[in-house]
Amino acid sequence: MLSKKIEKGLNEQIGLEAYSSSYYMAIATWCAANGYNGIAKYLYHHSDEEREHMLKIYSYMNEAGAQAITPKIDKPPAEQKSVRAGIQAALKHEMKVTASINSLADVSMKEKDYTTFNFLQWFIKEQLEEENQFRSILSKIDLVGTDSKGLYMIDKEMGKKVDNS
Ligand code: OFO
Repeated sequence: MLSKKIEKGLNEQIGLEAYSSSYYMAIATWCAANGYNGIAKYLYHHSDEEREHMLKIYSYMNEAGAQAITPKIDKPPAEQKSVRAGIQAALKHEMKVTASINSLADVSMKEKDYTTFNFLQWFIKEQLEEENQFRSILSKIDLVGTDSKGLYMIDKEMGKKVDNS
């Protein structure tokens, strides 16, 4: 049985994962509209993964006899200043998600809810991977700067990542 505090925290996390999914869709469509089809493909795929994260929490809550609350999703920004700005925004958002997962893990530990603490371990590991992925795209973009050929290669590589996943 989940405590009210844990239930609230998990529902908030559902909201954050739902927003992540929507946010990456918004950055993806901007990328596609601006010629970065590979990065768009990568972000659309990532958006699907975020929905899966959200559903993971639904399943866990249901299994624990609780009801997940389907969140209202805020409208993400439609515009990006550049492809770099879009990826930077995604990284910043992931850091916020990591902080939220960590604080939920902290609460579950304090509440002696070891089942939820254990459930959150998957997310803790996933956050490390996701932050790392966005950081690595950002470093590649920084390496080529505004060189269009370099950006083209990065874009192509990002699209291939989805095909190979
Ligand atoms: Fe759900 O991992 Fe990103 O936000």
